[in-house]
Amino acid sequence: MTQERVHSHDVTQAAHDVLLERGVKISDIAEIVFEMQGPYNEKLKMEECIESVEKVLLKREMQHAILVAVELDRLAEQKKLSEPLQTLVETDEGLFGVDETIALGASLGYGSIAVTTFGHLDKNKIGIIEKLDTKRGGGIHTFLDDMVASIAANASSRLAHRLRDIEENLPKNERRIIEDE
Ligand SMILES: [Ca+2]
Repeated sequence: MTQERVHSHDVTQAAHDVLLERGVKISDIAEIVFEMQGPYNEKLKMEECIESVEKVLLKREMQHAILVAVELDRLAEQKKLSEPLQTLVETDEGLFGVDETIALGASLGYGSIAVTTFGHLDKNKIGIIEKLDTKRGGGIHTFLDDMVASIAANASSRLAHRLRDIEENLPKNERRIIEDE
């Protein structure tokens, strides 16, 4: 039996939709990127951070990880997970690290800046990550807070590499545009 393949446009749209539905706007993630990269580039503009987040969200691996993360959070909210997983996810049990593992895995393709930035954001939850982590406004976001950290970390890394390329006046075709690799 051959199943019809899901079109990548549908996956891209779904990843954007679930983030919004769960209260995460692209600008929320871009603000974190700005905070991470601003100290290294005084000319950094918010639009560049937004663009970088949008590019990261075009990556298929990211989209899949986002969909898995949000689905698990939603199932936990609906009490549809089996025990003991239901309680582990619902209570965001301290030693339950699968949420971080999935998010960290999604950052590996963006190099060491992404990995170290993810570690920083995991410890110092800022902006929307803190809001999700402290469950302000209700809902379970055990997986989503880490995914947002991963998206922000990847967008930060991508931006750092691009800005260096631009600083060095590399011609466009030589710029290491990570999403094209
Ligand atoms: Ca978490």
